[in-house]
Amino acid sequence: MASSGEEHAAAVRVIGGWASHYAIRVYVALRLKGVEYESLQEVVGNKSELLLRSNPVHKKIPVLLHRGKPVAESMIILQYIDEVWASDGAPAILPADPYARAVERFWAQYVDDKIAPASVVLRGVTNGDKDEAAAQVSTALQHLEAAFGKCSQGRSYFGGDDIGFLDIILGSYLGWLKAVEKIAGVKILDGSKLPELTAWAERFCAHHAVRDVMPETDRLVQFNTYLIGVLKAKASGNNK
Ligand SMILES: N[C@@H](CCC(=O)N[C@@H](CS)C(=O)NCC(=O)O)C(=O)O
Repeated sequence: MASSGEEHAAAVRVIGGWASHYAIRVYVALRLKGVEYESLQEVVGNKSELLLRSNPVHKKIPVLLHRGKPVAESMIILQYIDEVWASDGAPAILPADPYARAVERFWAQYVDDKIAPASVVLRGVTNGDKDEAAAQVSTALQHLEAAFGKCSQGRSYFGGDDIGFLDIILGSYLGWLKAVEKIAGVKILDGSKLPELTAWAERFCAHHAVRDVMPETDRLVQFNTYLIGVLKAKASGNNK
């Protein structure tokens, strides 16, 4: 819980980081809803007191601070944003139909279970078999290519005519997927194998809520080298 001395802070703040795909989800959701926010950028390897106080359990970004009250975990934050900014013509993030909501949540969890761990192996951030990781990402994206057809029903996004929950969850990885292609020398978004997803990825990155917060590939590649260096230096155990 944010405390005294912060009463003049913006009503909506995000403790995040420009390179964090989890934080990008929150930026995109707020921009989609037209909510102004203050962006607080964490420094890798040096967690702020505000982060440690706001997310004492996981100590991870992103954290949304809404009038000082913290909400952690990107998927929970997206659902919170959708519920709080539900009116005034703001686009809905989750579909109204309970079955469609369940389907998007299923695929969103699948994305985080399969793509996130494999991509950190491909980036060299965690140890693991790179061929296996590349195969895991490829299988996951093939399933998502098929899911796109079912969810979008011929429209532009998983969410229909505008981006929704699953678009944000998967789309937040696109910067890193492009960076992984360079870092690991593998082709991930292959237009000949994943025509629907490749076209969707271009639309998603060009969307007004996305284009200013989707990091450039080369910047992410540089950041990855820096991150690996910080993690190695911290491996001796003084990380908070
Ligand atoms: N499940 C969390 C994952 C958040 C997460 O892993 N954040 C990373 C940055 S991308 C972090 O804060 N890492 C710092 C650490 O692990 O100490 C979410 O969806 O928000």
